[in-house]
Amino acid sequence: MFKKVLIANRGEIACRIIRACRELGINTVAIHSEVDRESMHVKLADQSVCVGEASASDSYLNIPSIIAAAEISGADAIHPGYGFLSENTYFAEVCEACGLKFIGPSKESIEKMGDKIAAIELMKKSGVPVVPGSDGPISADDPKIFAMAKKIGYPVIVKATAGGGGKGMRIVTSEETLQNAIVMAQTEAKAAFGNPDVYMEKYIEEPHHIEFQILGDKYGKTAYLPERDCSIQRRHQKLVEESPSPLISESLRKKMGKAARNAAVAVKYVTVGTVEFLVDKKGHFYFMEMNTRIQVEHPITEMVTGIDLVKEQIKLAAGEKLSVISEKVKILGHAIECRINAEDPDKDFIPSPGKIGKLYLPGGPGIRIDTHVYSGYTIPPFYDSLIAKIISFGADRNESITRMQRALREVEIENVKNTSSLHAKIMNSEQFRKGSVSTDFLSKHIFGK
Ligand code: MV4
Repeated sequence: MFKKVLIANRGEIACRIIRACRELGINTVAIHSEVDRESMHVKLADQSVCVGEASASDSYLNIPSIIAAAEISGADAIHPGYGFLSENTYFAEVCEACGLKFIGPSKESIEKMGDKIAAIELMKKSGVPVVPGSDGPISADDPKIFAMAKKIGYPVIVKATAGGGGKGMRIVTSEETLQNAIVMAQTEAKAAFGNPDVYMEKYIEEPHHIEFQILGDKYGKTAYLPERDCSIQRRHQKLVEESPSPLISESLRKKMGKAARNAAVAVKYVTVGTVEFLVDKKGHFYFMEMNTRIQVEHPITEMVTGIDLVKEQIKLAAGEKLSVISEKVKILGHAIECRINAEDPDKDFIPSPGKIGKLYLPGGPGIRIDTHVYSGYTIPPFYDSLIAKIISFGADRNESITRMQRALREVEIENVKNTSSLHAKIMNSEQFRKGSVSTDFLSKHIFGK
């Protein structure tokens, strides 16, 4: 097992990782920017190193500084958390070259999943269902695109091969706008990722975003865990996640879980990761992408399975054998996560950084809070706006919702506008309470568009 882990991240996830290390008896090194000296992760870690100025590119993305911090502190592994350098193949490579274990999958696994066309190709070969599409890059001046789109059937969607997060995406409803959409998507993709390649797929209407946690050890053993439903999103940012999904039957769970496990096997996946699917109204499912990191929403899976995913991730990276057997995992109840962001929901979600006055966060039966904020803490404007995750757990979906509603009433964050009122609206909405809301839910039922 590792003796000392450097956490190349900040915020709630850095705190979460430090806690896992503490329970495993591993020493921890926090890194921080100049404005993060008073941050919770710095206080929780055994030691800390300042790696640069406020801007993320000077600090949490500064590879030479981070490697130097690991070397001077004598760390033997680096945990990247999510975001920042977590899916950066170059960083994973540099870590290994410097004799530091990167707590994540191999750089080959990250690389294969970063190129969407290559990933889809590999999934198809491995028996994972994919959306019917162009099977490769397309170009606006190729006359064959019209026959291709017609065969796939409108509406189609044009996506960036380097994509993710909705950038470089265009929905096309008829052939009049196809060429233009391809050019627009290419321009956007080039600006966002430096790679203009796009491909075409059948557009799945009102889909659910369903994802499966996968685990793998370096001896080739893999497992999947029950799904998370992450359909409630705004501009490709998840707001609410729940597990299990009200949409997924036991038999569909098994089918999708096995497909997710096949995806893991195909890239020889080690540690923890996530396979995302689109699911349509008829229960057909399609591979969307694979995330090669621990995710924000991992706690709901921890609550419903009783498995500590961050401890598992560290143990698997250290070379331990996988002890989880998918078929033996029981769904212990129902969990929901609401992401509390320092944003003003009444002003188009503009970020609302600043100093927190009084702070009361909920507790009591079935409530878990993952946060890094405290009374008197100043939220810097330089990083993402997630300030707390409220996770409710109950015997069933109803109890989980009721506990979340009760918890949301207890939230008091003085001086900082936040999204807790929006979550209360979602929890109270009839559509959400009925279960199984698609990715169109927020715009249709909450913002009434
Ligand atoms: C799709 C889709 C419908 N059909 N692909 C959005 C982000 C990117 N990772 C993929 N996305 C989508 N791909 C096909 N073939 C709809 C979306 C999509 C979406 C997916 C999950 C959750 C929220 C979403 C919101 C808008 C569009």
